Amino acid sequence: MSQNRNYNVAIVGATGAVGEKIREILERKSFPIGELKLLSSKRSAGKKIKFKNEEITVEEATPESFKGIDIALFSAGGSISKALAPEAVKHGAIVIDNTSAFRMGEGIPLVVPEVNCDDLKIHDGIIANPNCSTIQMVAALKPLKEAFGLSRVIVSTYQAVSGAGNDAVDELKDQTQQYLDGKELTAELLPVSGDEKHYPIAFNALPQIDKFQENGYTFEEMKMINETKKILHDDSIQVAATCVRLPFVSSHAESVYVELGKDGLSVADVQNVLKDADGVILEDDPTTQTYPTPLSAMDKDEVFVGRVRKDLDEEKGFHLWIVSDNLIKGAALNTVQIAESLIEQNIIK
Ligand code: L14
Repeated sequence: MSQNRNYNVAIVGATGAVGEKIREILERKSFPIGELKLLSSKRSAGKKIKFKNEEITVEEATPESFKGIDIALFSAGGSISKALAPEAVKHGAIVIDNTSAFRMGEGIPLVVPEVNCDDLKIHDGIIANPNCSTIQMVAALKPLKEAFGLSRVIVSTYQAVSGAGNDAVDELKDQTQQYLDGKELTAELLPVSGDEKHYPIAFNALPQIDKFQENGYTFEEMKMINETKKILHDDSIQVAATCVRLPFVSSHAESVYVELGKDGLSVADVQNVLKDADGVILEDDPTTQTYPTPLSAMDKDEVFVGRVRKDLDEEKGFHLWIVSDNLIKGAALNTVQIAESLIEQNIIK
């Protein structure tokens, strides 16, 4: 990072699943922090959390919390972001928001630094961090688009429970124990906490992540579709998504079908591009059963790609298996990388 000064940082949602990872990553990367403010709802305020050698008391997030803050990292749900992100901006902070509140907003940069860090240059104080499933997919698709062109994407996801928060992980664990004990499974949260019906996630697969939209797609599916076009600056790419929740804790996996812009490409051509791609690791060798899985990608920074195959019927078609930790590159790490890129590009006053 180029600038040689420290920044006052606030984390909103500091005690949540993503907030916890943000703290870990700021510490691990020795991010240039002056003061660190840990903010939360009233419920978690008062908790003491260790950061480096300091003990920090979590405070309730209010509009006044952002006085003197340079960078505010939001990860406490869309309604909190909508209420408090503009307040943080008023106090002169730059906001990096992890919710879907602002992502598709006109003039709001939606950024995966390896893919479109130039989009950070023009902003009104709020930068959006994309959806976890979108981030890992575009990290692998951008280099392919650049090398060969990209006209179509059809993705099915296999998503971890931690995306829905720590309470959802507890629900998975409780239900798993209930199942092993031969008891009835109690479902109170998933697929979506506010929805009418709840289904067990343990030993199950749920084809619903986030709320249904009028067109029959879920919001998670529409996020993948719309955000992919926005990040890749190409509304002409055809994108379809089916998002499914599976009973593991961390890392999303995705089966992705792409149609590239060139005839005659081989599996090796596609693999070679992925091998050199920023933030991407190719783990692909059928002869040694080498491919990434949610467990192998857990707690890692990169996006892992395997199972590269050429479609047997469509000349331009390829199939990929893309796996990454949804709380790390899918959320906390990408947020911190955006902050680093803002500093590097001298965008923070
Ligand atoms: O849009 O339930 O940032 O797994 C990420 C994960 C919303 C829901 C987002 C989940 C979300 C989600």
